[in-house]
Amino acid sequence: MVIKNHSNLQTTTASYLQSIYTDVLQRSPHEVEFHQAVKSLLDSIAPMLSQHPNYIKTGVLERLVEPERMITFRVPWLDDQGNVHVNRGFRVQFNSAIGPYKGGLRFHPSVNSSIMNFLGFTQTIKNALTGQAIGGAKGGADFDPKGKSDLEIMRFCQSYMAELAHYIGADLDIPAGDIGVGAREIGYLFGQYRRVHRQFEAGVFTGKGVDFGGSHGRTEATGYGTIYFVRQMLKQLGDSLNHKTVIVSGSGNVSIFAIEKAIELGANVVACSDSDGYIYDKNGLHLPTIKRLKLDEDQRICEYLTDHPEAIYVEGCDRIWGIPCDIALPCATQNELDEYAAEQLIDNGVTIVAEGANMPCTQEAINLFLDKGVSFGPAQAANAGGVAVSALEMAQNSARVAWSFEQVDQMLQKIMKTIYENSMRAAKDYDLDGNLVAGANIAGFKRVADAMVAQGI
Ligand code: NDP
Ligand code: 2IT
Repeated sequence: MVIKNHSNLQTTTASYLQSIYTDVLQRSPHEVEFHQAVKSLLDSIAPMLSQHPNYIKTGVLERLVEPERMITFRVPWLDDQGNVHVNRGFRVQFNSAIGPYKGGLRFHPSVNSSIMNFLGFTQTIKNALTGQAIGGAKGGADFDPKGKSDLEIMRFCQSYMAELAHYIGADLDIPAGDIGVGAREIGYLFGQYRRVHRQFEAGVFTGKGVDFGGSHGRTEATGYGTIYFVRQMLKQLGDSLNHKTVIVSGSGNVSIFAIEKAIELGANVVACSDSDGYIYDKNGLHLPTIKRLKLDEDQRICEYLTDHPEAIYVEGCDRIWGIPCDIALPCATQNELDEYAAEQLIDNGVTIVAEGANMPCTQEAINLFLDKGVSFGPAQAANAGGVAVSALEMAQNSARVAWSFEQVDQMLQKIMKTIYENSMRAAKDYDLDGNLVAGANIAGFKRVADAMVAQGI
C-alpha cells in the first residue's frame, strides 16, 4: 500500500483530527451515532497522537474509521397468518487487523447503518482492549421481536441466516447476541448455518447453548464483567460494593446479571427498567421475580408490582436517573443517559457510573461526570466481559474442550482487572490520570493501529 505523505504533518494534531472527522461527516452524513462514536475516540487519543506522529504519517486513522465492508440484505419472512414481511439485514465487518471479525447481532426496529457502524467501530476498540485475538464487527436487522411468536422468531432467524451464512465462519466472522438476540435466537441462527454449510462448525457462533458448544458463563459474562470492573473502580477509592445503593437501567441480559452479581457482592439494587418505565423498590429488587418476568415470560417490568405491591412503577424509562444512588449502571441502550440525567445523579451524590450498554451516556453527560470527579467506566472497558468470554468460547471450540463455570468466571475476573489496569496505565502515560475514557480508547486504539501499520493494511 502507499504510505501517505501527509503535508499536514506540520499542522496541529487537532486540525488533522478535525479533517478525519469532517471526512466521516461527509462520507456518512446522516449517521449521527457513528459520528458520536468516532468523535469520542478522536478526542480521547489526541494527547497520545501528538507524541506519536507515526500514526498520522501512516494514515492509520483514515483507514480505521472506514469499515472493511458492510453487507446489507433482504430478509423476507412469513408471520403466523401467512403474511409476508420484509426487513433489512446488516453485517458490518469493521476491522480484522488483530483477529477474525467478532461482534453481536441486534434485532431492534431502530437498527440502521449508523447504529451498525457505531457498534462495529466501538467493538473494534473494545475487542482490542480485551487482549484477545478478535477483530471488530456488528450485525442485525430492523426487525422488532416484541410480540412475535416463537415460530415467527424462528422463521425470521432462518431467513436472516440463509443469507448471512455466506459471509461468516469460525476463522472469518463470528456473531453473538446483543439487543433482541439471546440464547433462543442464537440456537435458531446456528441451526440454519449448519443446514446451509452441512458441517458442525461450533466456533462460528458464540453464546450457543452449552449442549452444543456454548461456554459456561457466557450468559452472565457481560453483567458480571461490568460489576467486576466496578469492583476495581471502587478498590481504587478504597471502597467496595457492600451496602452501596445501585440503579441499573434495562432488564435484559446485561442488566439482570449485573443486578445478580451486585447483590451477591452486598449491594442494594433498588431500580431497573424496560423501554416503557422503571420500577423502584427501596428495600432492594427481588431478582427471581425479574428473571421470571423477563427471561421466562416475556412480560413488561410493570408486572413486578403484582408480586411486590410495596414497589413503585413510573412510566418513562429515562426518569430512573432521578433516583438517589451511589452507583449508576446504564445497561439498556445508546444515549439513554443525557446531561440532565447526569446532573441529577451528581446532585444526588453518585460516585460511580459504569456503562453496561454500548454508548449509553451522551458525550455531554460523560464530560460532566469527568468534570465533577465522578469515577466513570466507559463501555469499551466496562462491558467487555461479554465479548471476552465469547473469545473464551471460541478457544474452547477450537480445542474441543469445555471449561467449568468456575474456570471461566476466574478468567473473566482476571480479564476485567487487566482491562482496568491497562486503561488506567494508558491514561497515566499521557498525564490523564484516572480518565478511563481516554485510557481505554488509547490502549485499544494503539493495539489495532500497531497491527494495521505492521501489516500494511
Ligand atoms: P436485551 O435485549 O437482553 O435487553 C435490552 C434491555 O434494554 C431491555 O430491558 C430493553 O427494554 C431495553 N431497551 C432496549 N432498547 C431500548 C430503547 N431504545 N429504549 C429504552 N430501553 C431499551 O439486550 P442486552 O442486555 O444484551 O443489551 C443491552 C445493552 O448492552 C446494549 O447496548 C448492548 O449493545 C450492550 N451489550 C450487550 C452485550 C451482550 O453480551 N449481550 C455485551 C456488551 C454490551 P424492552 O424490552 O422494553 O425493549
Ligand atoms: O457489544 C458487545 O460486546 C456484544 N454484544 C457481545 C459481542 C460478542 O461477540 O460476544
